[in-house]
Amino acid sequence: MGFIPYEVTAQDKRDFERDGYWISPKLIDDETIEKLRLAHERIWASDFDGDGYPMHDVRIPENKIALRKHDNGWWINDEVKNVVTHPDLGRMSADLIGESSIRLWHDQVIYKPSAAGQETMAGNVGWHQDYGFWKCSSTSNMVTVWIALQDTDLSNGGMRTILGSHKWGVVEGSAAFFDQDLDGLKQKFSGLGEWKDEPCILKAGQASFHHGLTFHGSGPNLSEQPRLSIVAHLMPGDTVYKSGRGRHDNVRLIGPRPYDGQPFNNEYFPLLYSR
Ligand SMILES: O=C(O)CCC(=O)C(=O)O
Repeated sequence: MGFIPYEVTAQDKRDFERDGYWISPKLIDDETIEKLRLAHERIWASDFDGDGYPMHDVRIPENKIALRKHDNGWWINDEVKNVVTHPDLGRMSADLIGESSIRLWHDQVIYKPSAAGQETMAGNVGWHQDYGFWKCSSTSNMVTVWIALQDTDLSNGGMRTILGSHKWGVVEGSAAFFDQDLDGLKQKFSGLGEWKDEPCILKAGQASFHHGLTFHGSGPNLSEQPRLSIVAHLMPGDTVYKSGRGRHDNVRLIGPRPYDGQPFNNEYFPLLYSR
């Protein structure tokens, strides 16, 4: 697996703690980027590794310019599995969020088509906090690693983060990934603190790491090419289920009768790293 090793520095950690996000140097080499781009192609053609099925295949087949994604691409593709379970991602995440071990919560394989010259919101991702979807987890100290498979900036619908918004706490109604009205959501959330909207500008193979409470979203892909990414959502290794706080399909993966306090620690939640 073509990971380029990097040690998180004390300054990186301070930046992450201040902003709720941090951009890494290039972590994935060019050969692996090509493999991951091919993995995207195979996944979208329903050409899966193994004999199983995807977890969630989120597409609007009749709308070719709409954002598409798979959750848990690692179940159905070996290249995706290699990257989202890589110990280096775990170690860097452990350093950034100050935990001693890291497991995979789930991944996403995200494809944002070119808007093909149309004025459209179909590729937008609404301003949201990831933890807004994950309240069944015992901690919001989680991290998302968004890996660019091409140079990415605002011209191709790159992500934007709201600096420091991870300090706003868990915000009511923040599970707004699928609400594509960025302006409306900004109006709704911007009273909570200073709205400092920063584009995540990444070269292919770089990753942005954001905290589970950091507001982020993205706009249209105005380029001619699709925007491809692999995303790993990671949690501390000792995260447990908190019942009664919100539904998430991951709870099904710990069994038919989950109990409050049950660890998310079986084979669906691989351990990436432990000190
Ligand atoms: O790909 C995007 O534009 C948004 C992805 C996202 O919300 C995430 O990785 O948490």
